[in-house]
Amino acid sequence: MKTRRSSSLFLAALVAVAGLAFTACGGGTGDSPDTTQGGGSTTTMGGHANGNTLHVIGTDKNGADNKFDPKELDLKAGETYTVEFENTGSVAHTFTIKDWDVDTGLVNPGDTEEVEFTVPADAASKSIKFVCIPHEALGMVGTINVS
Ligand SMILES: [Cu+2]
Repeated sequence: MKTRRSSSLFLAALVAVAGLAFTACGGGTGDSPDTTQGGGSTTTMGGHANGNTLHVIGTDKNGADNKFDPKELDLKAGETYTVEFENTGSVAHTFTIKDWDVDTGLVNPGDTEEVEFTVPADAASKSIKFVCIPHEALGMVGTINVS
């Protein structure tokens, strides 16, 4: 039947999306999602408790035109951030802040890696560079504006 077929397709799509969301959040660096505990936590899905999660994409066109999106981040000194770095390109990229020893390592096409870091208090009003290590010389760089 027509309606039945389309609703099961819709369900399959939902399951696929839920699975993707789990994968994207599940590969992190040891934050444990407490989904069953209700006590004193405002945590929602995936264990990202604060609003300081940034999504940055690394991409390229068939290995050329390597870039970050966005290429500017506005951060606050003393705050802790999680960057979800998603590689939508066709070659491996990194999200690396050399000044602060932040590095995802090589992230393969289609993968997402998270890094958490705290902006140093003495970085206020500075501009800090983030790069993709393999493609820094090709201009795959971005700027963090610290306030
Ligand atoms: Cu790159």
